This record gives sequence, C-alpha cells and structure tokens, in this order.
Amino acid sequence: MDQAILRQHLDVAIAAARAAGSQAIAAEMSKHFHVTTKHTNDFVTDADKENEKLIIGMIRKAFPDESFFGEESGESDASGTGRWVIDPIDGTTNFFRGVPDFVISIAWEIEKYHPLVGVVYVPSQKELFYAAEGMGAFCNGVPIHVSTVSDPKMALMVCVPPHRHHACADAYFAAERRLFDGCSDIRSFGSAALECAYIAAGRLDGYYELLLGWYDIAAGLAILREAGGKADCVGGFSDTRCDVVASNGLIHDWIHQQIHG
Ligand code: 2AM
Ligand code: CA
Repeated sequence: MDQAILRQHLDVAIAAARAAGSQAIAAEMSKHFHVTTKHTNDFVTDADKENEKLIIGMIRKAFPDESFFGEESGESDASGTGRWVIDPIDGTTNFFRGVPDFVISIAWEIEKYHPLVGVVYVPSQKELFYAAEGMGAFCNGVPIHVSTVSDPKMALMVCVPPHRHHACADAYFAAERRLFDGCSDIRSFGSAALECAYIAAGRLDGYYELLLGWYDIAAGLAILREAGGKADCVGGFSDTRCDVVASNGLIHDWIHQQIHG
C-alpha cells in the first residue's frame, strides 16, 4: 500500500480521535449524558453516539466514498473502497463511572480484519497510540515495541471474564486459572483497545478475552502488529464475535496451550 495514502488516512483518523477525545472529556466533566442498557452488562451513553457522529462526519468529509462500521451505528453502505471501524468510546462503563481508562478507537481496512491504520487515543492521559502498515507503531510520536518477556512466569497478563455471557464462565475461568498459575499477575482495564495498545507499548505481555466486537480491537491490533506483537481469534475474526488472544508474540503459543487445557 502506498505510504502517502496510508499517511492521509492516519492523519484524518488522528484528527477525528483527538476531536472525539475532547468531546468525551467535556461530556464527562459536565456530566451531561444519559446511560442506557443495550444488552446485559452492555451500556451506551449519548456521549458514545455523539462521538460516533463527530468521527464519521470528519472522516466522511475527507473520504466521501468509503464505508463505516461503528459500534453504535452499525455498518453503513458497504460498497466503499475502504472500511472505517470505529469504537467511539471503548470503556464506556469506565467513562460513565468516572474511571479514566476509556479511549477513542479508529481503524481503517480494505481487506476485512486486516487493518492498515489504527489509532487509539486515551484522552484522560493525552496518550495517542497509532500505527500504519509498514510504518511502525508510536505513542505520542515515540516508537513503541512489545516487551521481550519470553518466560510466562514473568508475564503480566490481561484476562477479562465474559461479563455479558455468564454461560461461558466455567470454561473461561478454567482457562484463566491455568493462565494465572503460570504467569506473574493479571490485570483488567475495561477497554479492549487500551489493553491492546498497552501490549504494543510493552506495558503488558498477553491478553485473553471472549466475545469482543471487531470495533473493540481493530485499531489496537493494527498498532500491536506494527509494534511486533501477534493476535488471533479462537474461531477466527468476525464483526461481532472475536475470542481474542494477543501477545508480544513470545508467549503466544503458551497462552493458546493454557486456553485449550
Ligand atoms: P465498550 O466499552 O465499547 O462497550 C470490556 O471487557 C470490553 O468489552 C470493552 O472493550 C467493551 O467495549 C467491550 N464490550 C462491552 N459490551 C460489548 C458488546 N456487546 N460487544 C462487544 N464488546 C463489548
Ligand atoms: Ca467497545
């Protein structure tokens, strides 16, 4: 892919993520938003919807012939030349509870599930993670790389229980128990995009979570791949169900072995 084209898409994604980040922080400070329940333990606020409108509006101005897949508005006309995959606030529960770990996540892909550009913006920290294929991964302009932790016993893992699907809990917790027994410690931040970006930056080493949407992870995985990491989904990627395994690459096989018992 032509680097100039990637750069144009990256620049627009960064501008949209920054604008949406400011809008989310303003909404959080003014507390002018309402929380509604989409499904069990799955929430949305009007700030999520306003952010998605802002992001799609800015991108559409720059690329009128491209398609969108947003968490809140779903799939737009899918005949465009590229597809923008948007999570306008990832970590919505954190957002409305006043926990600062929420992000704006924007990816761009031509072939489905092969994101060429990814931007994850953490407005509370003013941390901008981004990558474009073949151009490396960055946080606030500084190159980032996955960790060199190869011994699982030293690994800092992210494992997230299936909080929307308790029917999967027994199998999940059996796998988490095996991961827990073999690693250093486990974290959970409440934003899949943030967790992927943190693995890309070497702050964490591995990740296991069931039943994510592609919009939760597309941008984070684009950044992770450019930072030298690895990601796949048990059962393959899909728009609505991704059982994701992500890592620094070095402990990837070990994570899979623990999941499959
Ligand atoms: P959200 O904050 O945008 O809803 C937390 O474990 C992760 O699960 C977050 O990235 C959260 O994204 C995501 N999540 C929550 N509800 C979801 C749903 N119905 N489908 C897919 N991902 C969801
Ligand atoms: Ca999300």
